[in-house]
Amino acid sequence: MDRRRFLINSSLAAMGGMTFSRYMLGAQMHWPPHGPGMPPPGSVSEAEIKAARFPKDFYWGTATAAYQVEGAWTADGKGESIWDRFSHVVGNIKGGDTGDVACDSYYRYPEDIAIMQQLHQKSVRFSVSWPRIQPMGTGNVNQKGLDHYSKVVDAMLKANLRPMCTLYHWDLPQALQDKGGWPNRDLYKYFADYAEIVTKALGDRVDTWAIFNEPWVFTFLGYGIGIHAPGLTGIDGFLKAAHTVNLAQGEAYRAMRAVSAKAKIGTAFSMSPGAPATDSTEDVAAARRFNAVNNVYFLDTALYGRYPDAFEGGIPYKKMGFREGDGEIMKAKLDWMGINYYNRHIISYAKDAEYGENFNAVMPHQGPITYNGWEVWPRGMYDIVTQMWKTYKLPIEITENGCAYSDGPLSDDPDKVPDARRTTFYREHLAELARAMRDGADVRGYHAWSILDNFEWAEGYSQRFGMTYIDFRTEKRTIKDSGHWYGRVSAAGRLDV
Ligand code: GCO
Repeated sequence: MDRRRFLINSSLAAMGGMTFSRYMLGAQMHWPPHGPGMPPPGSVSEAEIKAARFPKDFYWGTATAAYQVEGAWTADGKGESIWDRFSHVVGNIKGGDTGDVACDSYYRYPEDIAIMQQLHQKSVRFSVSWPRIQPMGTGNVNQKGLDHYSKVVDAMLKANLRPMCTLYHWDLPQALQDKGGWPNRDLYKYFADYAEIVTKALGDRVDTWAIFNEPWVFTFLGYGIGIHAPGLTGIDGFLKAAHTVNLAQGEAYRAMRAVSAKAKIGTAFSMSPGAPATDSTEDVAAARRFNAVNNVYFLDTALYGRYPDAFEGGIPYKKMGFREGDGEIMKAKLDWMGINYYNRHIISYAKDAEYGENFNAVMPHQGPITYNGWEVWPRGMYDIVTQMWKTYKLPIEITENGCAYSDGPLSDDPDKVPDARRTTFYREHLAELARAMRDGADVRGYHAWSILDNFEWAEGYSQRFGMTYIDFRTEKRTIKDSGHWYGRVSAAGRLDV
C-alpha cells in the first residue's frame, strides 16, 4: 500500500469515520470503463469549449507558494519553519526531498515573472513566508525579509501583473510550533500582528490579499492526521487548531482593514462538491456535514461568526476551546472568496465516527486519473462555483486548479515539453468555469496551479503540476505546451486558440 495512503488510513481509522480522499491516493469506486475511442466520462464537448468566453478584465493568473518554490531556506535572516523541520525528518517526504532549494525562486523570481509576461498573464498569486518576516513568529521584524518581498512586488507591477498575496501558505515559524502551534490560542494574535506588519509594508502596492491558503487542509493534515507539518495526529488537535485559525482570520482581517481601506481581502479555500451516494436521508445529511466541514468551516465563521453544522452530535465547542465572544472575534467581512478546486467526492453516512462528522467521502475514479491518482472531473468546477455563488453571492476568484502529470522535455528537442493531458484538463475546467459564469456566477479571475513544477509537500518533487518544466538539477525552466496554450488563452479570452 502506498506509504501515504497507509498513513492516512491508519490515522483515520483511529479517528472514526471522517475520511477525506483528496490526499488519500487512489480511494475509488468502480465504474464501467468507457469504450476505446469514446470520450472519458465527465469530459466536456468541443461545442462547450468553443462557446467559452471570458471578460476583457478577467484576471488570468497562476499560483505558487513560498515554501514550494523559493528555496533559500536560511537566507537573509529567515527563521526555521515547520516545513523546514518536517521535511528534514527522514521518512516524511517521498524521496527524501526538501524545500531547501526548490525552484530557487527566492533568487530566480525575475525569470519566473518573465515567463508570466511571455504568457500574457494579468495576475500572480504568491505567498509571503512568515519566518522571513518574523524569524521567531513574534517580536522583531526582519527588514531583509520585507525588502525581499517589496522587490518581488515591484517586479510584478513592472510586468503589469496584479499581485495577489497569500499571507499564510502553511510555513508556520517553528518557534511558534515550539509553543504548541495552531492549537495554542495565543497564535491568533501573533498572526494578526504579522498580517499588520506585511500589510503596512506592501499595502501601498498590493490590494488583493488571501489571508489563509486552505485552512481546512493545513489544520486537518498537520494536526489531525499528521501527513503534513508539523505531523501531529488527533481530532482534538485539529479542532483546536481550526478554532485558532478561525479566530486568526477575523483578527487579521481587522488589523489589515485598519491599515488599508482599499484592501480586497479574502481567503483561498479548498473546496470540493460532495454529492450524496444515494438520496437516503442519512446520505443527504452526511453530504451536508461534508460541505460544512470540508468547504465552509472557515467561511461561515468569517461571514456569520458561527460554525456550520458539521457534526451530528452538535458542535464540540468545549473540545475546540470555544470561549464567550469568540463568535465576534471570528467575524471577517470578506470581500471575495478563493476556491481551490481539484476533485469531487461522493458522500455516504458512516456510523460511529468519533466526533460526529459521521460520513465517508470518497473520490471516484470514473473520469481520467492524473499521475498522483486524482480523478479529472471538470463538471465539479461548475458545481462548486455555482453552489458557492448561489449560497453566498460573494465575488469569486479561482485561486487554484491544476493537475499532476510527469511529461518532460523531448530528447531530440529539449525545449519542447508535450503535455496534452494538462492542456485538456485546463480546456475542460475553464469551459465549465465559463458555463458557471454564463449562469450568473461573478468570477473575477483564475489561477492555474502552477506556473512551475514545485515541491508538492509530502510527495516532494515526484508530482509535477507546473506549466513550466523544472530540471531540479540545473533549475532550467522550460515552458510546456500547456503553458504556451494558456498564454494564447490569456491573450484572447477564449479557449479555441
Ligand atoms: C494545496 C496547496 C498547493 C498544492 C496543490 C497541489 O491545494 O494543497 O494549496 O500548495 O501544491 O494544491 O496539491
